[in-house]
Amino acid sequence: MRVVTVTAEPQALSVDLDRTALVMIDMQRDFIEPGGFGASLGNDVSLLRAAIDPCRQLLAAARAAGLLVVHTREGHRPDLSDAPRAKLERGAPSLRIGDSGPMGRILIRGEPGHDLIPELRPRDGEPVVDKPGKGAFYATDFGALLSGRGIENLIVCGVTTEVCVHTTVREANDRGYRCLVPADCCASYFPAFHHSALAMIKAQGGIFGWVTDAAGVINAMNPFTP
Ligand code: TIU
Repeated sequence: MRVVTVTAEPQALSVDLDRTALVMIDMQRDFIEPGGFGASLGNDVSLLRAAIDPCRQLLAAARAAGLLVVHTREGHRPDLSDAPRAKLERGAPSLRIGDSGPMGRILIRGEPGHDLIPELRPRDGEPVVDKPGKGAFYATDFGALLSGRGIENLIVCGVTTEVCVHTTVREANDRGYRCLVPADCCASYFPAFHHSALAMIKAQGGIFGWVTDAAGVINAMNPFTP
């Protein structure tokens, strides 16, 4: 047992680091760099870059403390067989899922845009979960991977706060995980949604989880990061 107490809202949370995983949600070129899925939807993708450095620092500390680190990627098979028509036909993007763009086919596994950004590249041995939906549990082995390692607590980072981070936190909360969300390690194309999403997590006594920041987690892990 390596129990630490993380400063958080609505109250501090004590977690056993041996039962805690760091989850990096969809820090992919398709969302963060120009020419990908996020840009095709008309978003200013530069807004997401604010999360990169806090994520990098938290990732380094989590690795030093020996936490399980899991990365996720949203995307689909090249034949689109795992992409619902309702998702493919939605809206009026400049490029649809599966269309060819400057980083390859939009949101397709194996294409350059689907890759994680170089700043947050996984290390050998860190699981990467490919997910067809917004939540990390839907149609993946994420839950099995966590329960197999005895994980009870998740530190959830990534993009975007109100879409894939929120969906994953809601899924995890219903499955009994305690979720800590470091605010500066998440970002949205809509700053107001970022703030509202975090407010929703910590309202009502922490209805979905706890909100902290990178420094809060890094400081708590300090005794275990030589
Ligand atoms: N990863 C994730 O959040 N997927 C999205 O589609 N997010 C948007 O905000 N569009």
